[in-house]
Amino acid sequence: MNSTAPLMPNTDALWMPFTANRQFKAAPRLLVSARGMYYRSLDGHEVLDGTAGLWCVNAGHCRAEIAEAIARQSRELDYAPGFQMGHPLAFEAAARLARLMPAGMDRIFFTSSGSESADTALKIALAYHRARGEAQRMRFIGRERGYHGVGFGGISVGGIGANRKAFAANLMPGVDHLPHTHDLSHTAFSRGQPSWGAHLADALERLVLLHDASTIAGVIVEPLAGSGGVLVPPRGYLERLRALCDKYGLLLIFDEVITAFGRLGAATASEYFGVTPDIITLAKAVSNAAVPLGAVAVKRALYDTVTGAASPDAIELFHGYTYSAHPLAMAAAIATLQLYEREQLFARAGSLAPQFENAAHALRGAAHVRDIRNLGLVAGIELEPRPSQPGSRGYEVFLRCLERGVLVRHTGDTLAFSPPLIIEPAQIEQLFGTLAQTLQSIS
Ligand code: PXG
Repeated sequence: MNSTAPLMPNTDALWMPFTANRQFKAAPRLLVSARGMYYRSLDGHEVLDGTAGLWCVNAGHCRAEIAEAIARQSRELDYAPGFQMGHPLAFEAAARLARLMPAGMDRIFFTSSGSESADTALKIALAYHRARGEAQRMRFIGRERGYHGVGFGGISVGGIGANRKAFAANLMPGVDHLPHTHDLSHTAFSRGQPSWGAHLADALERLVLLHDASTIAGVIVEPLAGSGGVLVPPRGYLERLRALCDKYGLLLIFDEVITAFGRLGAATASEYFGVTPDIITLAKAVSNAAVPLGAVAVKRALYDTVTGAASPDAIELFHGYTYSAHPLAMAAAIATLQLYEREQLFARAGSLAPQFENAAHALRGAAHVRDIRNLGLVAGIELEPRPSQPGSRGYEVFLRCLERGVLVRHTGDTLAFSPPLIIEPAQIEQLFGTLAQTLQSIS
């Protein structure tokens, strides 16, 4: 790490994303370097990364193999157009990624972010139905508390009110939402998947009766919801969604932007739960977040249908980004996937999960804690909100944990833990131990 102390920059010009800009700029929190499980802050403190950045640095920070692959590629081929041209790493990265996906889901479209992946998935679903002669299937079903990024497609199927309200007049038409699965009267302090709640998937059947299956293109959900507050799917819930989608000819889209690449101890949540969707959205840990990259994995039959419906020399899907399959992102992805395999990081996450679960649930009974939920290397700890100040307790815990050298994430009053998969057992204890001390110290 850099030992010469950098100076605090002038913060005025930057409009920060999903940030209370004025509050932040009054007391900025800056990170200047990172290695493995740790960040270093501008004021020289080590910070244990309890969140893998934003659920994305699954192999830990500044891994030499990835950094070198990116540097090498930047000298070899910095950029190549992806429309009507290609470069070898794009095909290699797609083939490697396809091998990690559930059987049959071996066609890959590259994007640069989770938001682009969500919008791409929705477009592919529409293109598929059109290619089959069912262009009237235009509706999508999302879910309350769902997060699918910030594009207009993503916020339309998403279910977080604050992300939608300012844009409400311009959301995609023809979207309806399933109920979320969060109900502490039935699920509080569940370890792993709650045993209550599978029946909530049956709401899909009611929406089908309301709108008619012939108007619905697909259903999009996060198999495990992150941003909406760490919501673990009830046992049997995803299976029921799959069965209903099959019954009514709807495409099932799993948004795996945070769940893929080992978070639950398997390559994908689809594999972990044993439920195969038709489309999977990916981003974040696909490149260990070292270069922005997203992807959409599609069942081969969908690709064949869309491509087969166009004449052989025609562009089949009018969609793509300047940076689809960017060479640096491809180099980063290949190095990242190799690293996951070499270090068997998905299996490592799976074997750490029981300790992680125990450490999280040891906070049951701690001050302010009203629920603890977990799966794989994910835990959500929901606090009692302060009367008429929702989110303020969560924010204070985040600040106080940071002062104690641990980065946690808070969405409202729910704290989220999603560390890099290289975390050591003692660091798991440090994460939750720091939270326990912090909870004792605040009102
Ligand atoms: N889908 C899901 C399920 C996500 O979690 C996105 C799409 C959008 O990805 P991009 O790359 O466009 O940001 C996400 C992003 C948090 C947090 O703390 C989660 C995300 C982003 C920022 C914070 O829960 N997920």
